[in-house]
Amino acid sequence: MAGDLKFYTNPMSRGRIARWMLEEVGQPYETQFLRYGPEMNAPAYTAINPMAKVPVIVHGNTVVTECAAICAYLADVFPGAGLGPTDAERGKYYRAMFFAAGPLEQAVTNRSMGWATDDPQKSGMMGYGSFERAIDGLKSLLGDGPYICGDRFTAADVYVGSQIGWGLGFGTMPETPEFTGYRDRIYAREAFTRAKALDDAAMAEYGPNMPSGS
Ligand SMILES: N[C@@H](CCC(=O)N[C@@H](CS)C(=O)NCC(=O)O)C(=O)O
Repeated sequence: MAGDLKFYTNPMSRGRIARWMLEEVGQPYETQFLRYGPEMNAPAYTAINPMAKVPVIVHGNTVVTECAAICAYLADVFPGAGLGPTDAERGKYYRAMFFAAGPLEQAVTNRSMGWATDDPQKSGMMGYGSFERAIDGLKSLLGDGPYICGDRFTAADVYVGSQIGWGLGFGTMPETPEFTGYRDRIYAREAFTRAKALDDAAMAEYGPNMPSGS
């Protein structure tokens, strides 16, 4: 039942990652779009996500925030979709998910905000070291492909692939053949096309008015 799975999002947000994962899983879900600003900060919504951010999924009584967690959660609770890792894939899968959600996202965000350091002591304290090291780390995680875990597409490809797709789209990651080839391969999936069409259709009404003062 769609009532068991509710999705809070804005069409111009990381919610597109969660939407793609929902479409991959193929279970019915209900979407509630939220505009940036007052709608996202309304008490009814901050009671669900005190961070006042999207995306969120609510599955029964379980609230899941954080795109990487949403992808991993949906893969776990809907094993029939075959998007979680086998035992042999688990190490690579978690490594890629956590690397992309933490060090990689920080590296890309800090750089696009114009923040960097040449001080080796400071870069040694940062989880990503330097932007260049994070990008090299990402390339090595992709390995020979075609997917993060090897021959099989998993939820890690939804999350890591989205980071790469957004990075290439915004020009915050280098256009290397490894990245563009991988992005093109995973963006060709039917679930991605369906998810994109749904969010593109909602753009005129709900996006992209970004938050003011947050
Ligand atoms: N770490 C969160 C980030 C969520 C996030 O920053 N969402 C943005 C849109 S992409 C948001 O809701 N911004 C509204 C605000 O901060 O006011 C995740 O991965 O889901």
